[in-house]
Amino acid sequence: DDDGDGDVSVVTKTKPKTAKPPLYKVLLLNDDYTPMEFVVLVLERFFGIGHSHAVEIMLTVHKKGVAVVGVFSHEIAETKVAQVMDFARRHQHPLQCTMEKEE
Ligand code: NFA
Repeated sequence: DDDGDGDVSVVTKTKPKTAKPPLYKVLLLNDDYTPMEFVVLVLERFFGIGHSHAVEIMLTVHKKGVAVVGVFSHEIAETKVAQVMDFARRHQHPLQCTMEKEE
């Protein structure tokens, strides 16, 4: 501090860094029965993905077996998974949606 003796100090403190909450990948899994159009609708409705990109992601799941459709906080990821699983169940499609912690 400046106590008049000529030297002026500046007080600095390092902020104790709060750990950032983990993020979770939401995954869509392929199956043999869910219609392609239904998967595209899911991506549009629950993930806000535009039609052309939704078609691309759906085809990636269809060909590779799985794809990440978004990365969210734990609470948001859980909500997305529950919404997709409920929507698929109500339409009697076997579509599976899961989440996993991001490394
Ligand atoms: N494999 C499904 C079909 O041929 C389409 C599908 C894509 C299902 C992506 C699930 C996920 N009808």
